Amino acid sequence: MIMKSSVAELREAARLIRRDIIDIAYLAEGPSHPGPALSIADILAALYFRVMDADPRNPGWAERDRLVLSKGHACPAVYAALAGRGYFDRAWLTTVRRLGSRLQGHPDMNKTPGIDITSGSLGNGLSLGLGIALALRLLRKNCGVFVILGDGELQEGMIWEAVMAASAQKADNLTAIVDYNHFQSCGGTDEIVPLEPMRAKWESFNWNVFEINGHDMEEIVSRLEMAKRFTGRPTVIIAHTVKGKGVSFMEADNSWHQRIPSKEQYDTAMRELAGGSE
Ligand SMILES: Cc1ncc(C[n+]2csc(CCOP(=O)(O)OP(=O)(O)O)c2C)c(N)n1
Repeated sequence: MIMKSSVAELREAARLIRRDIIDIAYLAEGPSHPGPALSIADILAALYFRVMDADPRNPGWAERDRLVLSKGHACPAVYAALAGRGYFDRAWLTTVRRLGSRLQGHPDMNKTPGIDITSGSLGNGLSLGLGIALALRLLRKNCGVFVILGDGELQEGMIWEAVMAASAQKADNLTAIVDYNHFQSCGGTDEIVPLEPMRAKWESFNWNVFEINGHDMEEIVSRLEMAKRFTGRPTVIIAHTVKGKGVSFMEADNSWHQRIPSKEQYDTAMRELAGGSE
């Protein structure tokens, strides 16, 4: 079942995801990852509230599109999207990272309805996504597989094995999305291992490449929908993003990679993310 939200509705869904990310960061047992989660809030809103075929009342529905959150530490954003779509009770969001919670610090497919694959160990997601995509093709299922990768994560060698194998297999039901926010946990990707020329790297492996502003909802939706329809080759969407997007003091400040906000910081963030009616 596809939810046909308008671009305005998707912007609102992204705002609510961001508010939940801040709530989770404030309430979680130990520091969660608000910066990496805010970076992908718009992309996730577009996927869960428009692009992906899914049924929250039947998370294991065989015909659904699949999501692999390869940068698994950003899961507060996915938990917020899943709660927003009705996969589970919103009250669960107050339990993230707690012992025994169904919402762990990294996604666990055996604990959380709607999580298609366990992740958190960086570098594995594209291979997992490719395996799922090829299995779906063998089963003659017309389902898409979306894999969200961190830019720092691209330093993992296994990613490039999957990039090579996916084009060899003409896995056109696979879409990779690179969250190109120019940070990893210990600093800037441009200083640690520069990724440019990013576009040329993927093109040289024979992928179809789209490049977008990862916070422009119209661009996000249009390219995700084009990727889903694209045939003959896998698609990568290079999404230019800002780590911490939406909260002024978190934007491009990598100290928010993993950190708990103070009460004052929490209040400021929630004020900034308040909608017109709040
Ligand atoms: C194999 C592996 N090594 C190290 C880590 C620890 N770790 C968690 S997040 C992170 C940085 C990820 O950077 P990036 O992919 O750019 O994502 P961002 O959070 O910046 O969006 C690291 C090294 C991990 N989760 N897995």
